Amino acid sequence: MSAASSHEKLRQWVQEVADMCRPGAVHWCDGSSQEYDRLMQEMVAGGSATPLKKRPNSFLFRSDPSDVARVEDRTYISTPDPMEAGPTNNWMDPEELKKTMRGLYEGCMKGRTMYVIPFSMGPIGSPISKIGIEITDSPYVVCNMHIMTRVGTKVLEALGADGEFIPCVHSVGAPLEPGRKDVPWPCAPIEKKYISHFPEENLIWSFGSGYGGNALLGKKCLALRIASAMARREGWMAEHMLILRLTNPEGRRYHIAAAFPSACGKTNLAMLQPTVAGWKCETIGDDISWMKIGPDGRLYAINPEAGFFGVAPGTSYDSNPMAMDTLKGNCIFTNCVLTDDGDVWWEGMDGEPPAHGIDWKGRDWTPASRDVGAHANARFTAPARQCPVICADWEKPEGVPIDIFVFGGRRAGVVPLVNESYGWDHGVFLGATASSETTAANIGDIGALRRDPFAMKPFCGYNMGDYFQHWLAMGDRLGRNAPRIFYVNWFRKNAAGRFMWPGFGENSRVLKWMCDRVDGKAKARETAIGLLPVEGGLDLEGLEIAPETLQELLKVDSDAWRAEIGSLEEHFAQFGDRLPARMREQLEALRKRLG
Ligand code: O2Y
Ligand code: MN
Repeated sequence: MSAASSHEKLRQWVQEVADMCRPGAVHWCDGSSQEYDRLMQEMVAGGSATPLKKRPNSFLFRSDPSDVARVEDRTYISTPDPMEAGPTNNWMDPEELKKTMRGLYEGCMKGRTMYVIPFSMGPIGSPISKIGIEITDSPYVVCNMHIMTRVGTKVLEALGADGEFIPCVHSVGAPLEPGRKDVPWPCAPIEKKYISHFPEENLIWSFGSGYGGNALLGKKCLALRIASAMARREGWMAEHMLILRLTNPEGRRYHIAAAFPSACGKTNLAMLQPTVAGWKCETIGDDISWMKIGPDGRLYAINPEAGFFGVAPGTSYDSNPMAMDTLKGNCIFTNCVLTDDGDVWWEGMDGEPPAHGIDWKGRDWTPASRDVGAHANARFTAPARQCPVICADWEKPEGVPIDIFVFGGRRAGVVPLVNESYGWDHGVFLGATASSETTAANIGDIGALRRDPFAMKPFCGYNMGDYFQHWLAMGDRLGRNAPRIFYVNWFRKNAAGRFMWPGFGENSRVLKWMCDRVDGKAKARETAIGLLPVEGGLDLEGLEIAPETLQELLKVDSDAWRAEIGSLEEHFAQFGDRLPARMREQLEALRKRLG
């Protein structure tokens, strides 16, 4: 008898989904390694997974070329009132969307097994964690969820007979007719893909894609879109933030939560190797942070995930040695090159490219090939516990107390290396106006300026104007316990188009300045945009950087900032009367300071 049989509501819901999707079999996942191994063996036998001789217990998958990334255009926040979704989300009426999707779900799992995955976002039993149940017809999703979340019988036990769970339905949308051989990566055409969120019911329905954030529903769908709406209702925070611990030579610890849009080196920063003597960095999470105010009035954070779903291209011993060491075994790779000796490779990996391999589309590939070998959004799925610098407290149920928030984006000009906000409201303004220039790795025109408030544009499950208000309200509650807020830009370029700041481990110098600011040990100069390091304020010992480069990195060009005001006004205008007056006041204050 399944443990689920004691949870009447769960049992009923699973039956309803099975009646609609009509799978050939139903399997309740127990989360065991035997379950993982069996599913992988079946996928190897079926031709969708390739075992890697060079990495123990690791497998390569190739997706359908049409199914390679999150599909923002097909992602919906569905609320009865479109104003609740706001201007940054695609909206559809819940009744209409459900009718359309029910039509698609009808019989969609024919010939397949329907897996029921009980999963916990956050350590089981933590007061900040939440339980979800994902129903899926993809064994690839089951195996990824084994790595990315805590899965199985222990979650059902924690749920008990009447615990609260977030229902998540996923189908690749490709029923298998009797006698037909399956394709390696079943999925539906783009016009049938729907990644739908019903925040007022805490419900997720996903159809048609088997890839990443579209299909591993604990991650972006639950831990950000649904959780952000729950957090607003319940008075906590669900943020698109890495979490790290810095320890100074005296042993004082600082916990930093940092928000960056995709393609800004978030995983690299989470696994930073400090170049400042005596400082240590440990990883708690690389993508998402859930935070609640603790009994002492401080803000405590957990990483709701158990693994890393990182971008492979560009990851190397140069850029992120800790990630490379995390990937030595027990990993899933998607859309990377398969080398002739049974390993994976991607553009930007250390050393020479292989003389020959099989590219992400399954074709012969050599360095002379016209196309890249690995897709730009090729991914690794790796257990967080394998990271050599994972913090001993990364699964602490009560979380870690956050001292510092960092926001950032990728800007070739205007935005200096670092500045600190004048206070909480100004910090919220910095987060609300965060901007990035798009790169080849993300959607949109290359080099276009995109405002991505708090790096949450694709992930906020409700009206972004109300989200700004939630941040202000959290600051009011935290009062003097509120973390300090900083803004960084690692990506400033010189006239020749070269990056001026070396980045990677050297970013520790900027983080050290923040920690020293928290302790009242670092001076800052007041500028129109915020507080910047004074001359000699950054610890640059051992770093060769020309004084004029540093000056440029820390320059506040008032003319360039005045020219940004129009874009800021336009950005704020989209929120209409949902924009908190305190944000408008911050814009006015900036305008005044610029003179
Ligand atoms: O393309 C996908 O489905 C994954 S997107 C992703 C994965 C891990 C961490 N962050 C992101 C993101 O887009 O922010
Ligand atoms: Mn992310």
